[in-house]
Formats: sequence, structure tokens, C-alpha cells
Amino acid sequence: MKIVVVGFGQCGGRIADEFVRLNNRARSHRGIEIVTDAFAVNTDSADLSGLYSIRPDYKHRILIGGRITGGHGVGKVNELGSEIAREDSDKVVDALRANRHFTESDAFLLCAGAGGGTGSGSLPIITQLIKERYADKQVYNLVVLPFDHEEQNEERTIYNTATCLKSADAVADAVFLIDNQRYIKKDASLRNNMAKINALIAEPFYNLLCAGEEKKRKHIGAKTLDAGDIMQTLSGWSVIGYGQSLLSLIKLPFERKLNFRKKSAETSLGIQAMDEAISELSLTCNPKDANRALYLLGAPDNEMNMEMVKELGDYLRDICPKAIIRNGDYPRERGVLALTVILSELDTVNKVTDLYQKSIGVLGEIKKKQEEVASKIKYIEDAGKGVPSLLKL
Ligand SMILES: Nc1nc2c(ncn2[C@@H]2O[C@H](COP(=O)(O)OP(=O)(O)OP(=O)(O)O)[C@@H](O)[C@H]2O)c(=O)[nH]1
Ligand SMILES: [Mg+2]
Repeated sequence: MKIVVVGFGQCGGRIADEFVRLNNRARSHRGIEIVTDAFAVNTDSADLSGLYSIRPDYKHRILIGGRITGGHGVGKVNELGSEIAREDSDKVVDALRANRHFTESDAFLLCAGAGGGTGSGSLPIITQLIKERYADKQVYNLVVLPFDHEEQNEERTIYNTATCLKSADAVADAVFLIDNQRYIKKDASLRNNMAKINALIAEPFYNLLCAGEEKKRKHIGAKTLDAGDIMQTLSGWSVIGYGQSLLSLIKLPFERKLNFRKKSAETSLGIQAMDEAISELSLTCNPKDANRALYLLGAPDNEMNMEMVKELGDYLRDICPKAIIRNGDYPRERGVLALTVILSELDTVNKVTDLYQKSIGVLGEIKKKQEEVASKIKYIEDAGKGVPSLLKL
């Protein structure tokens, strides 16, 4: 599957940058392309300069709202982010149109952190616009949810996140939910390592996007998972996960003979990788709530067998009893058995419901604060009414 990636705000831009690195890896290691073009859109020029892999011209690193913000961001006010995106949307659309490989692209992936101002505000606006302009292309959102400490310390973060989620869900074909907190729960040393978190966020997409683009027969599985399968699976709230089991590279002679045992050992390695993928999903959710799912098994050709693929399917069926499940095998890896899982069309997502409820709670607080500021400013102005002004008004 080939995608166009657009990142909004600092978080979104860095994740889009990460997808360019995935594409560079696919090109150099596998001789295929998975990202036809990538863009970063921001109100902050310094954030755009801080990217590494997105092409460094103004058509790929797009500054919006420069006139209003002076290139310094919107300071977490996502309504302003939305307004600027609406005003400067032509800049984004013109840049997308200049992509020479646009017709080969299967879908758009638009990414942003929901807790800030620029990404949170502009993501749904541009998603809606792209959906209107390119009715034949799927548009997916990848939304990064804030860390717990950000939610606790800043009402604005909750408000931004909830409004971004509600709007994204209304316009995108599917919304990948990525919870920042998941990555530091697993490894506390990642707390200050955004680059590592971003690499972990993008990694599950690697095999998924590559599998359908292979041209050489030896890398095409018995059942290929292609763009069609992915698009049929993705709908509404979605999560993605990745797990792997290491295989021993050196085979002892007796291991080749013990076919039956070898098979069952491999199957259990597959189940182990599936367990890891499910427990490392990008957001905690109940797999029973998924109405669609897919899994992709990547392994060396001689390590895969139909029995394993079938058992993995049965296993996932037990975990997601309601879901229509699609699957594929991808003879590629060396020394590992890699499992990618997507759960989609989730009909219950506690984290989202929780954020919506919390945002209604903080709405009053935010309004009260705004009114307090306005009344204090008015108080100063009133006090200065009798003071002569030096300006000619
Ligand atoms: N995973 C990840 N999260 C990030 C990254 N940068 C910021 N975030 C998260 O994204 C949210 C803030 O969004 P930003 O992208 O910094 O904000 P912005 O869209 O640039 O908006 P303003 O700076 O307010 O104009 C917070 O919840 C951060 O924890 C990143 O590189 N990776
Ligand atoms: Mg910013």
C-alpha cells in the first residue's frame, strides 16, 4: 500500500518525518516505495526546521498562519489552529497536487498530537477538505493522545484532545488512536525520548505497507495482504500493534527431522508474537469491541506453514469474536517471526468516552478563566479612562 503522509504541528510533523525514514528503509532494504510523498504543516517555523527527513523546501515543510502568529505557533489554542488551517488550506492543497506520484497513492495518512493547538486544530479541517477534493481516496487520521501528566496539569490539553477526536471521527475514514502514555508505561526511560516513541509508533506500519508492494515472487505470500484488505478493514476507531518472536538462525540437523514438533514449536512462537502485538496495542482497549481486524504474519518462507496461519486466525477469532478478520503472510523477515495486528471499527473506546466526559467538566473552567482574564483587562482599561493617550485614535 502506498500512502501520502501529512503531519500537523510538532508531533504530527515528527511522525511524518518518521514515515519518510520507513520509506527510505523500504527502498534501500526491499527496493519498494510505501510513501509517495510526505509533508509537514505547522504554524511554527522553528519546528519545521527541526525535522530531518521530510524534504526541506517550502512545498514540503509548509508554514501556515505566518501573518497571524509570526511563525511562533498558536500556543495551544486549537480554535486558532483550525481558523488558520481554513485560511491557508490552499497552500496545503497546492503542495499535495504537486506530488508526481499522487495517482499511485492508495490513501492519505494525516497525523497530529491531539493535545496541542496547531495539530489538534488543523488536522480535522484539512482532513475534511481532502475528503471533499479527493472523493475516491481514503483519508486516515493518526491521533496521538497526551501523556497522563499533561491531562492532569492542563485543562486545555483535555479540551483540545476531545474536540480534535470528535472532529476527526466525523470526517476521517478511520482514526488510529495512539496513546503516548502506553510507551512510557512499558519503558520509563522513554519519558524524555520522543524520537524513540515516534519510531515505535511508526514501526507497525512497515510490514503492513510493504507486503502488498512486493514484486518478486519469493516475497509474495500464499495470501498477500494488499491495500484492498487494509482499506476494507479500516473504519472508525482503530488501534495497531506489533509483536515478534526471535527464531534461532542455526538449525541443528535433528531439528529438521522432527517436523511435527518443529511445526508446533513454530505455531507457539506465532501465538507468542500475536500475544505481544495484542498487549502492545497503541491504546488499551477491549479486542471484543472490534468489528473488523487484520493480522499479517511476516517470517522467513521456510518458517511459515498453513497450520500456523490458521491457528493464528483461530486464536484471534477467540480474542475478537465479533470481528470480520482478514489476514496475510509475508515471506520476508530473517531470524524473526513478526506479527502486525489492527483492530478496527471499535464500538466502545473507554479512553475516548472518558476524555469527552472530562472535557465537558473542564469546559466551564476554561470559560471561567477566559471571562476572568477579560474582566481583569477591562478593569485596567476602566481605571485608565481619564489618562490621556499619546496615540491619535
Ligand atoms: N509521540 C509524540 N508526541 C508528541 C511529540 N511532540 C509533542 N507530542 C505530544 O503532542 C501534544 C502537543 O502537541 P504539539 O504537536 O507539540 O503541539 P502543536 O500541534 O505543535 O501545537 P502548538 O505548539 O500549541 O501550536 C502533547 O500531548 C505532546 O506530548 C512527539 O514528537 N511525539
Ligand atoms: Mg508547536
